[in-house]
Amino acid sequence: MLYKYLITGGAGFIGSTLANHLSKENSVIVVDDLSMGKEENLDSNSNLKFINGSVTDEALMEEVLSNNTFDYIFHLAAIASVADSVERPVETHQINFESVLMLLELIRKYQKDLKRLVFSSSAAVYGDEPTLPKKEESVIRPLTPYAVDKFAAEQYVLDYNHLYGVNTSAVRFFNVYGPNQNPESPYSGVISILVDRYKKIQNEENASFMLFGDGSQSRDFVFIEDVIQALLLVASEEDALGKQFNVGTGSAITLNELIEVIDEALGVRLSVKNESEREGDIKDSVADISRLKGLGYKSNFSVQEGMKKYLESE
Ligand code: UD2
Repeated sequence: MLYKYLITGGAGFIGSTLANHLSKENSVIVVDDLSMGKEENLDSNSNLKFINGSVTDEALMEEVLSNNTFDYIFHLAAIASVADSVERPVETHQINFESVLMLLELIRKYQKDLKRLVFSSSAAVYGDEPTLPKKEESVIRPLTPYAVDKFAAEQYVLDYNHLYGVNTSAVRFFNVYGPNQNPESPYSGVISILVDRYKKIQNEENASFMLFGDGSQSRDFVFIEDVIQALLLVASEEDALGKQFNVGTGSAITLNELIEVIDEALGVRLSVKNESEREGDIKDSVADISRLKGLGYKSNFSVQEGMKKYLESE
């Protein structure tokens, strides 16, 4: 066994991919309340222990942190839907913000030898600030409870490094996609929804895709394997201490172009229904990834390459 890891939200899309990868050689504990994640995302592997519980459960978190000595902690648990945060700001605040502060205090108390806490923040912190690409030092304009909580939590996480010497870093995810992303919520990642519709069409079921807006909005879609590379680098590099990093590819594609890419890859024509633009939708988003590249990161998957690998795995 090399190291001991705690991954909160470890049964979700990003967390389970990370947990499965790390548990090949390390010991991993996953805490997840299965609100979005699924236990079957996790490999059955004796190095991997799953705890069904919420990061807001202080007694549970105290038990986990006082009874184990972790080398690394990835805090990925969150309500990932921006729309949910607008509808239920108090509840999402408990999960997206308060759990982070509680975790930081428990780490300060029980995890003196922690090599790194990596917190998952979001491109949402930039809001609709039009200057592109978004740099870590760009203007921050969090527009929703989700974005405010992510930004505040990220700042606390980095302040715990400056104030108390806790080894922390944060990542700002752009639009992550890949196998095991749950397409069931209307606010699931658009690529998971698209792949679900294409699969239905291939099975000769009736399916169409609701396109919000005219499809000219663009996103920096980053494949899960690049995201895992980024998380491991941010956790291990000394230079990442006390800093936040954009995680993207550095290029964006419009939704119309994305649909063309998949149509072509599968030789299928998606039936698209145009709907009005989603409230609060951002027009364009693309990451400046120079800071992450400074740690040795290289984006290995353009959206064409990532989609090819994703579709082949389905
Ligand atoms: C992403 C994050 C979100 C937050 C936000 C910050 C995901 C899943 N969500 O939201 O958590 O960090 O960035 O800016 O990564 N769309 C359709 N039809 C659908 C679903 C989506 O047209 O059925 C459109 C949607 O209106 C948007 C684009 O596709 O213009 C991408 O939507 P998304 O939900 O995948 O991601 P985004 O960028 O809104």
